[in-house]
Amino acid sequence: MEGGAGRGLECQKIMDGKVNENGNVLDKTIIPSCCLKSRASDTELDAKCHATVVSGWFSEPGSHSDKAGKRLYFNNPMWPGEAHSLEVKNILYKEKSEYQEILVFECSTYGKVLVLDGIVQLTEKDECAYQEMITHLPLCSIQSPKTVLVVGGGDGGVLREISRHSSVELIDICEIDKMVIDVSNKFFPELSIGFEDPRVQLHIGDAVEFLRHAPEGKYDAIIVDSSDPVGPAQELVERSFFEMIARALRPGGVLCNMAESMWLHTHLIHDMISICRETFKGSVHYAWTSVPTYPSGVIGFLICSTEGPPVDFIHPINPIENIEGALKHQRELRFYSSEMHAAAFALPSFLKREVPLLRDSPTPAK
Ligand code: SPD
Repeated sequence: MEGGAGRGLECQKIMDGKVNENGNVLDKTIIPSCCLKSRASDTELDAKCHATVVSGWFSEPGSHSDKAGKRLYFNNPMWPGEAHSLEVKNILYKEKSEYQEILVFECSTYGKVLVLDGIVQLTEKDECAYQEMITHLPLCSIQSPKTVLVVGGGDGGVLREISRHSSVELIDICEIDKMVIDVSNKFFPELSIGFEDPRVQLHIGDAVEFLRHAPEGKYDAIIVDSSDPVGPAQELVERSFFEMIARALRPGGVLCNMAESMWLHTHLIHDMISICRETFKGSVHYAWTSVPTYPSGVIGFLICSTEGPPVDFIHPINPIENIEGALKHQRELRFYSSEMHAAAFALPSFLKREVPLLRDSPTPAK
């Protein structure tokens, strides 16, 4: 966590072409290391992170040993200079799919853990915070959502949450890696139960292709539950992808997109908000939640609406507490409530300073 906000501030100054502490003008084209992944193209950045367990501990990003047996961390450009470790009780599964390396292990503090290419995707203990927020922030912000698309989300957790919404008639999901679905089915039944909902239509394939062929205005809501933008998910932070999403949404439809950490990725957040302000003509906000097993312990959501009936994201028009059976459908809600919904839009002042586009974000109290 050390130096997170400071590094972000440095990113902003570099982006703005400001001066460094010696008074030298910085080249505007320099991309800060914490944000390189959004433009990853050279060989070093294309290097994949692989999961390793050393002396009974899993570390993210992965680690390796040098010839002398000294443990070294990969300096992953997403999270330079830091690593998070979990004590491993049991390795349950490790295989390579066509797209990525999949690891499932049981740890001593968060239950079972799903890891893709060395990066924690979820743990049994804290997955509720992510899946409930990424789903109900958009779906509770519109009246009677009927058609929903999930991009990614092969573990099924987001589907489980969408199922609470009785107004929904169709849930399309486009997941590129079938092995993630199968592994979740075997090791994470509390998430993969989401696939049992008869409203779910599964599409295995590339989301960009899927969206290219999606009828214009088909969806009330789209939820992008991707992995980080390295490897198979890299295209999912690009302008063309957001344009396709905006096209597939009906007027006044909503997008909720995983948007990394405000402590580590202000440059990427700035880029995403800037693209979405141009692409989505309704409103564009940033919300966040606490997920202790993700880098820096938080994760953000980019939440946007297309031009049309205005959407007030901060004061949900469709409160979960008013939807019959929603609080207990399949299992009790563990994290989300209307109170948590409003609180998720309160942004710390350093973030508003570093991402000036967020300065005019309304605060929940006003
Ligand atoms: N840094 C990890 C971000 C993972 C986001 N996707 C999680 C998938 C859970 N359904």
